[in-house]
Amino acid sequence: MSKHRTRKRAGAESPHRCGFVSILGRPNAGKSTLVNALVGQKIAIVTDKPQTTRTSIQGVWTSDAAQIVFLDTPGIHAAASPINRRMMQAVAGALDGRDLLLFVADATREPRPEDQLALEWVKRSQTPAFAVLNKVDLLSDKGLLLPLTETYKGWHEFEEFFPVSAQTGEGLEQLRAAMIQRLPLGPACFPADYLTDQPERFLVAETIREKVLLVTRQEVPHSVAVTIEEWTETPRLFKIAATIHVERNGQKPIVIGAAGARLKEIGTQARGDCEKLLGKKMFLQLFVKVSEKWREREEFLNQLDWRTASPPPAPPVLGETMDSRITPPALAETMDAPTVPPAPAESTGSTEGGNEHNGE
Ligand SMILES: Nc1nc2c(ncn2[C@@H]2O[C@H](COP(=O)(O)OP(=O)(O)OP(=O)(O)O)[C@@H](O)[C@H]2O)c(=O)[nH]1
Ligand SMILES: [Mg+2]
Repeated sequence: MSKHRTRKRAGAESPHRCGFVSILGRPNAGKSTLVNALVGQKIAIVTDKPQTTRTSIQGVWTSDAAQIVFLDTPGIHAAASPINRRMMQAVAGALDGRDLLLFVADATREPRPEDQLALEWVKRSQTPAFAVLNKVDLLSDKGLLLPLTETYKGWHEFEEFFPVSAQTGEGLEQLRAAMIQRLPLGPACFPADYLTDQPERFLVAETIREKVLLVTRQEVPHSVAVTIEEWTETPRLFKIAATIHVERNGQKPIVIGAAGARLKEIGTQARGDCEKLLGKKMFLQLFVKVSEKWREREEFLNQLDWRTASPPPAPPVLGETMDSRITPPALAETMDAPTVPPAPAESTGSTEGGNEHNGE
């Protein structure tokens, strides 16, 4: 995967730097927002719910002078269940062989034991770390940064402190410049257009999960998982079917909404983002299913991460004729037109736009 390149410019020999930077901190501090802002593209989903990120996600930023390989990680928290243990294993894996760590804290909150717990991981790794005090756009009084900085200075010997807003971009260029100075000299590790290690399937599943969390705004976030059931690419569109897993029967109506309205909204929003991501139109079918205790089932959890998932099933042997069967003209041309759900499914819809929603 890694392809080494030596960058030489006519006339001047600019010292190229390349290195690995992991981003960690307590849940909801803004780590994924920060990695998206630093990479310049959305590679990690963002919600206002803690524990949104469930695995480590690589994002690469490249310029003529440097390449920074970022790793976003799940928010650090006490891990009791199998899924939480995996999340913390992802954090542990992100500390190996790093040149620099970004410890992200929410500048609008008093430092708490949760931040201290997260800091323990930084200490143990013995890797140089910057403290990134995020969300300063929300501070009416920047003087509040001083006591915050003093507290963190007392807790750990950080190399430098950076007040930033991952949301507005404030302070990010200073942070980037300081990071580059800390990276080792050397050629880029990845081609200039390389962005992330996540396969498109995973990005689509994550986008759907983000929309479920944003649209439902209720007590379902930790209970939701998304799996891709069908993935077909034709010259004109992607046909994708996905299942939204919840843990209890009572959570299905929260996701589906009255007459399928909420699921339709989830599908419409997800399709909008995914079409930009994939650069093609998309026919998206969504199903909602109760998968009891999925967070405790190792083989289910394996399927959620591309690094542990078994390979997707081989495409059906229908060959070329498949395309015309799955994209009837009416479907391909009518954006957001409600389609008749196949009987006797409990709930609704699809988009290519249409979302097809089915409760099983
Ligand atoms: N106002 C403001 N909000 C921010 C900023 N950065 C992140 N947020 C918000 O904070 C919430 C959490 O952001 P995430 O990026 O998902 O946080 P995270 O640290 O990745 O969270 P986990 O994945 O759960 O650990 C979201 O609602 C973001 O929009 C910022 O600089 N300013
Ligand atoms: Mg995150």
